[in-house]
Amino acid sequence: MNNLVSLPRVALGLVFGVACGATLAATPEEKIASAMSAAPPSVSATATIMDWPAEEGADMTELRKGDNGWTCLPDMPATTGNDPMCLDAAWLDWAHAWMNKQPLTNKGMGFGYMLQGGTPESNTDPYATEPTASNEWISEPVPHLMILVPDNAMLEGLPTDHTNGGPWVMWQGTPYVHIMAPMPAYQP
Ligand SMILES: [Cu+2]
Repeated sequence: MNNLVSLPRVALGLVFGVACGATLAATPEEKIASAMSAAPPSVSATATIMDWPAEEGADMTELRKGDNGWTCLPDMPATTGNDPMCLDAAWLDWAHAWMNKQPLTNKGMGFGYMLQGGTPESNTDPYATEPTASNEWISEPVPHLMILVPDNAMLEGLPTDHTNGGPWVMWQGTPYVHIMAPMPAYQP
């Protein structure tokens, strides 16, 4: 849970960094429903639900206490895509490191669900905010499972082409490398 306190500081860049039009504030019930839509009920039903910070400098707030080791977050209001997520403990560590641009050593396998797809992003640059000629922009993310492995050397030689129709390795050569496993037909 300590990680959750430090997540917001960088998440703010995503939540508040985009000067988009005002969206209608979702109710807590709507946010919980959004967060739960990121994963199968077997994961989300008893997951902890956290909300993004309500204002800059604020911390995440707990919308619902859980007890199964999973943490789900609702769609980020400022991003264009529908990007709720359910993360296990390893993925929470990952998120903390990524947001703070810190080194990361995975302690073991990690699983994260984004069954609503996500928001457009680069397949090569963890911090890209727009497409370039070379950053393999993923303009329409499909529902997917994200996997961390204990030793990133295990991922060397695996496909990195996000258009190959199956799982691929994203952000190869960075501390945040992971497997993306598309689940396009799955509806939680
Ligand atoms: Cu994802």
